[in-house]
Amino acid sequence: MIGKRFGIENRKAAERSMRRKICKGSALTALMAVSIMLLCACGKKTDQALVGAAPGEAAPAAEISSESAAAEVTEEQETEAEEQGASEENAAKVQEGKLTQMEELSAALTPLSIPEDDPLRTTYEVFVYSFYDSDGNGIGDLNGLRQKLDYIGGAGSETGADPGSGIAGLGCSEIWMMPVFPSPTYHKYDVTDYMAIDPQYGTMEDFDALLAECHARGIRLILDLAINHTSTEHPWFQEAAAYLRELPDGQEPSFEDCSYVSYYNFQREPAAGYAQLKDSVWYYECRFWEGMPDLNLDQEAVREEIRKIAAFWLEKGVDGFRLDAVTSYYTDMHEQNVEFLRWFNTAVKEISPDAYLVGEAWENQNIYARYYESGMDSLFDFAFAGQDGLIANVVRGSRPASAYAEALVREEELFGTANPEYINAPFYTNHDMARSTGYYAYDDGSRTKLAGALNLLMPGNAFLYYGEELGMKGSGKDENKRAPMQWTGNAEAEGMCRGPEAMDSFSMKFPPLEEQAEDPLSIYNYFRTAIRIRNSFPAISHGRTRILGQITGKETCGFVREMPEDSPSELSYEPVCIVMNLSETDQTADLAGTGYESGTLAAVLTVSEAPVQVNDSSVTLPPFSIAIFTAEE
Ligand SMILES: [Ca+2]
Ligand SMILES: [Ca+2]
Repeated sequence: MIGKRFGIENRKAAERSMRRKICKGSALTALMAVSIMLLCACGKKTDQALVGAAPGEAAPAAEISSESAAAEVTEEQETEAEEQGASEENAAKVQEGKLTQMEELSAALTPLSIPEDDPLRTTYEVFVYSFYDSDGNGIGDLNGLRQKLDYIGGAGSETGADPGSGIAGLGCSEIWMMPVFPSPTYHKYDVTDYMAIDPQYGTMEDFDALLAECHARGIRLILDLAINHTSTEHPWFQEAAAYLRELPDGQEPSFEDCSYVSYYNFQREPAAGYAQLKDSVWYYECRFWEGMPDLNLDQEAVREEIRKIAAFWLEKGVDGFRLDAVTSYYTDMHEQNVEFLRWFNTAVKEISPDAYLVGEAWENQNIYARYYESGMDSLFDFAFAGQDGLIANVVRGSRPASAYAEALVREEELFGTANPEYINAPFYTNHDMARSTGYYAYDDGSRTKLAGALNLLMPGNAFLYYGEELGMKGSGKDENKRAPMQWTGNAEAEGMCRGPEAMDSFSMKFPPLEEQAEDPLSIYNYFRTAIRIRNSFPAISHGRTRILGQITGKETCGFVREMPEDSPSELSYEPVCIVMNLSETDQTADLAGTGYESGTLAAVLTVSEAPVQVNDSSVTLPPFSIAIFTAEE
């Protein structure tokens, strides 16, 4: 209901704004304001006019963007102020206190509490090592992460403020912690004990406290499980290696003497993907690196170990697992991988029916879609992610806007055929990919924002890699992609991590959190708003996409996200209509015939102060902006 008023209120504000300028006696400004009004009224482009705004002068389109600005200063007050010769001062005050259209609409939203057993969330991926350091040794830890839960969370609450910093929380409701088990490497993807916490990160008590505090905030916690391989320092491998080194030449190993030999794939012949076991005639399979011996997942005893590991964490209350490198379980043997995942999914759900599983199958979409046949909840949606993914391509303009919605419809069909219960796991970047801010040369943050929204408006359980909400930088070697979270610009400040040792020294492109939190137009506040929208309209995550062909093309893309017809009645979430301008210029879309021509503009995601304008059935979107409509009540 607020939204629909914008078109009218904006025009009123424009009139007031025009009057104010005329009073100031600037003929040029008045002429500009008139021309803008005419352009706005016709629903045409306003960008030329914007460019024409004098430096230091509030851009006219920005000035008309705020309903509250209009409400705060009534015409009477304005006249009075002008009579007192204080109009400049007053205008400055309005400027200071006013909200952008994005802020104002966002403030009126009501984020819903997500039911405890609902896995469709917004998940924050944390590299603990680089996140927040609680004890001053420069390495992030579990207690540090625990101190920042109000930053990550805030879902369901009005403000979600982080009381420590006064910074409003992001609104995520699930955390994927990258590996936290003991490991010789900084990234900890080669594990030496699956039922313990790496001392660099803290203790099991710290873990229990973290989990309890996550749950107290309605945040689910999922653990990263790398079970394709262990570390060579894992006791299983160490025992197997010691046994084989002692084994007399030509004698076959006895699994009865050393069952751990059967946990890995040892052979006497060298082969691709194998390394020689030091001081022996044996070779072992290690697809990633010689420090990561592949487990023999055909071995029943290994599966039983994995089941016990899962049970250990699930019984503690962990909400699920992110499964590392599932296409490497049986290297590129997809049928076998699906069989293993089917076994693991069943084992996990027997222990904890609400547990959530998401797999990393870094493959093309037709292949990872098949992995849904395993019955597991989610697979990361690589087709949309990374520098060459669909999101980056439409934001860059090398694919038309329509490609975004069309790809959504296509994959919903594809995944749904493999498993009607599938939950998509969209993400834009992760710890293995270059940070997204480097994808667009000369970007002022607009493209970084828009791309983030394209990810966060996808159905399913959407993932956000830490620091992306700040537009952090980092590419090249892996360590650079895992840089310290930029809480402040002072690397020595409390809680700041030093990052991986091999990380290059580089400076960030956008300011740290403490500065961005203050700026309503920051990347951070944009991401917060996108998540708030996601939390306020569960149809975004739970629904399916229906393209509005008449407003979908090269520059714009429009679709309805609505609950599927066969969805259970308790999930009768209100559908939303999403209209996107993925181009660098203003675009107008006519909603006539969509069912939303009399709808309510419920939320916007804009990259500047320029507002979305509604005029009868048409909507004019500034560059790179998104409008979300609900149907008329
Ligand atoms: Ca520490
Ligand atoms: Ca393997």
